[in-house]
Amino acid sequence: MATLQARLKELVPQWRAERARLIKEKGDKVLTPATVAMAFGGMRGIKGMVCDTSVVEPDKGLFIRGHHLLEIMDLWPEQTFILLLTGDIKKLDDEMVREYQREMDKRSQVPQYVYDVLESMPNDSHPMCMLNTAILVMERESSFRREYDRGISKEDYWLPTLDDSLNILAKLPGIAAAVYRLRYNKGDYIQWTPGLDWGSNYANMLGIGDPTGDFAKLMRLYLHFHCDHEGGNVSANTCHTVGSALSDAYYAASAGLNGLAGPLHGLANQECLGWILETIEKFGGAPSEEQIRNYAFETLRAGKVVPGYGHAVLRVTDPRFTGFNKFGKEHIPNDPVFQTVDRVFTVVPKVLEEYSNERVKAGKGPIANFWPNVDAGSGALLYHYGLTEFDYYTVLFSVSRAMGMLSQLVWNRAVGTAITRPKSVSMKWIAESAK
Ligand code: AMX
Repeated sequence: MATLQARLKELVPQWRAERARLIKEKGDKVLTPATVAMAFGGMRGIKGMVCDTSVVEPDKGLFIRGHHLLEIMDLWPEQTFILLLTGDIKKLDDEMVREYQREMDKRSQVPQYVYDVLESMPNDSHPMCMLNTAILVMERESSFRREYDRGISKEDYWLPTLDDSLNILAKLPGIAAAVYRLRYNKGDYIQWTPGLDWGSNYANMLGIGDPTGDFAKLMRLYLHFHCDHEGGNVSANTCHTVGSALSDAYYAASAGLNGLAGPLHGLANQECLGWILETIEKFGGAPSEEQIRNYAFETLRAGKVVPGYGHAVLRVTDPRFTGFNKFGKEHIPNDPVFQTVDRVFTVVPKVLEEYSNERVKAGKGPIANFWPNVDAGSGALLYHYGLTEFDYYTVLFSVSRAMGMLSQLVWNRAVGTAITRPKSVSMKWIAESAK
C-alpha cells in the first residue's frame, strides 16, 4: 500500500488547500435555489454536497475523475479504484496496480465468523441482506475505530479509513461469492486465488464455469461500470451521511449498500431481468415489438414502473447501457434474452413518451427520462453465462459500488467534510413562511 498511500500523501494537502481556497473565495456564492417542490421531491436538483470521484452529466452520463466512461471502458477494477481515489490512470503493469493486487491477496481471507453468521441466517434471507450483514459484522476489525479510540489526530483520519476500505474491498468478492454459493446451494465455498485479478477472482469464486474466459471479462467490465455515480445517489449519499458522523467504513459501507437494495435504485437490475423473462414467458419466446409495447403499457397501467428505464439525473441513454450492449453484440448476439433487451430498447422509450404525455394530460408530472439506465441490459449478459439467480444481481452491483462509496469516504475524511445536517422544515412552516 506504500505507493498508493504515498501518492495520496502528495494529493491530500492539495485537496485541502483547494477546499480552503474555494470556501474563502466563493463561500457565499449560491449553487442552487431550493424550492418547495425540490424539498418534497427527494431534494432532486439541489446542489448541496461535493464529490470529486465522479460526475454525472445529464446529457452525457458518467465521468470518472474527468474521463468519460466509454473512453475508459477497458480499465480493470483495480485501475478503476486507483483512478477514483487519485485521479491517475495507471497501466496494468504499473507498480501501484501490482501493489494493490498484492494487497488484495494479503487481505482477502474472509474470517470464519463471517461464514458462521451467514450460515446462521434463514435460508430465505435476501442476498443483499446477507452481504450487508456480513460487512457490518466485520466492524470489529475497523482500524479507524481502533485508531480513533487511541486518539488519532483529525488530520490522519483518512489513513485508517483507507486501510478499512482496502480490507472491505479485498474481502467483498469472497463474501459475495459465499452468499451466492450458500444461498443457492452451490456446494463448498471456493477460495481466493492469489495472483489472480479482483474481477477474475470473484468470477472464479462464484463457481460459474468459464471455459472461454468471457465471464471473467464480463465481470471486470461489470465491476468497472458500476463503480460510482457521483455523490447524491441513495447509496453514496447514505454511506457519506453515516460516515460523516465518523462511523467507520464498515458501518458506512453497509448502510450505503442497504440503500442500494431498494428497487428504485440497485435492486432494479433484478427487477429488469425479471420483467424481460416475464415477457418471454408470456409470449412463449422472444416477443415482437408489438408484444413488448402492449406488455409495457400493461405494466404502466397496473401502476408499476418499467424497470431499467428513467433516471433521476440522466436525460440520455446511460453510457453504461451502451457499453453492456456493445459487449452483448460482440459476444452473445444470438442470445434470445439479449435480443429481447435490445428490442425493448427500441420500443420502451416511445411507450414511456406516450405514457408521459397521457400523464401530463391527466394533470400529473411528466416522466423526465425515457431512456435505459445501467440496469436495463446487464442482467441478460449475466444470465447468458449461467448466473441465472437474478435476485443476486444487486450483490454484484454492490461489490463494484463499494469502490465508489469507499473512495468518496476516504476523500471526505481527507478534506475534513463536516457532519451532514441539512435543515428540514415542517408543512406548517412551508404554508406560513415559504416565500
Ligand atoms: N416507468 C414508469 N414510470 C416512471 C419511470 C419508468 N421507468 N420512470 C419515471 N417514472 C415516473 C415516476 O415514477 C414518477 O411518477 P409519480 O410522479 O407518479 O411518482 C414520474 O415518472 C416522474 O419521475 P421522474 O422525475 O422521471 O424520475 P425520478 O427522478 O423521480 O425517479 C427513477 C428516477 C430511476 C427512480 C425512475 O425513473 C424509476 O422508477 N425507474 C424505474 C426503476 C429503475 O430503473 N431504477 C434504477 C435507476 C438506476 C439505479 O439507481 N440503479
